Amino acid sequence: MARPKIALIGAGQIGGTLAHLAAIKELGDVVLFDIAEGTPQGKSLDIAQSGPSEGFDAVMKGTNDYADIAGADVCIVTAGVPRKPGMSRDDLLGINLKVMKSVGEGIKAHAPKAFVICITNPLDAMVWALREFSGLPHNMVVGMAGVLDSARFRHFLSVEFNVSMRDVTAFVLGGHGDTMVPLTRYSTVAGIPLPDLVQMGWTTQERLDAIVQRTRDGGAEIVGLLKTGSAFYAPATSAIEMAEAFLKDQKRLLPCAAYVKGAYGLDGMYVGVPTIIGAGGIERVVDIKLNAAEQAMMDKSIDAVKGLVAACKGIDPSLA
Ligand code: A3D
Repeated sequence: MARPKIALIGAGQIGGTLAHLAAIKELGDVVLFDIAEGTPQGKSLDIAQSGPSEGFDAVMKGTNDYADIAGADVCIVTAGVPRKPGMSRDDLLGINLKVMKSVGEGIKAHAPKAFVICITNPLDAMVWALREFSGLPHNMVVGMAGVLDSARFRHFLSVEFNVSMRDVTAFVLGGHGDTMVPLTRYSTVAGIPLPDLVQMGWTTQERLDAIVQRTRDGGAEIVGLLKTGSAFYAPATSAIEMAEAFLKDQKRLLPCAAYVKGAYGLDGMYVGVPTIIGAGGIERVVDIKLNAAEQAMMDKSIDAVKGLVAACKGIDPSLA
């Protein structure tokens, strides 16, 4: 059987890391696309030359021509610009919306059967716009944010409790922005929910609240440290987890920015919810019960995403 084909649209910090991870994990042959001449070619050659030492079999190709992504099984989109210190994700909307238009048209023309994972910010609005421009089925276009936000939460919790990150599960829902919704009730250490761990004296409510806030600010903390761009190792790893769930039909339950119609009382919009990812793309949106406080946080987050989508429609009338 031929190897799967993975197209990475955007060969910047995240794109390059995605290419390296996909090769090391032997998920398939990789095409790295970018408008910058030389960047995808140089990164592909560099990664290919890590193959003999790492011992992977994957063909790496760098290109500036959309025709090379033809027939891709997975497309991961990072094309656009990242944040600089002092910028919010929403400040990127105008410039990255134009990028989503060209990327969506490229995918529509050359890889209409692909499972498409969008990473470009502001995430929830960009994945919506990318779906509109590409015209692909909603279940095949998804945004990566919840896996990363949950991973950040899990990391901070594992340090707080001094337990393995593997035993910490966490849920972060809602939009990928300041209004994201870390759900402490559904986050556990090996099945013990966080509120119980507070009662058991493993931490205090104040410390837990601070960890929740640090999770919400997780991206900005790294932007502030790097000064020249945003996080890329963990974002790439998170998207690879989603791509692998699709390619291997793993039926993973992962929080993603998925198209929600019906669940959570929504009438068709992209927002972070728990999903099942398998060979059918987003196979199910998991409609978990939220209490009043959680629902209020979710509603605020949904409103923020709706505001961004409305702004996209204002900029590009073809989306209205
Ligand atoms: P960067 O290293 O700047 O790479 C972006 C690449 O996109 C560059 O190589 C550009 O040349 C390329 N590009 C620009 N316009 C186009 C175009 N029209 N077609 C193809 N390629 C183009 O950024 P990065 O890799 O650090 O980040 C990429 C995106 O991911 C940014 O929008 C970030 O804000 C976003 N991001 C999202 C998360 C989430 O959790 C959702 C986390 C981190 C970064």
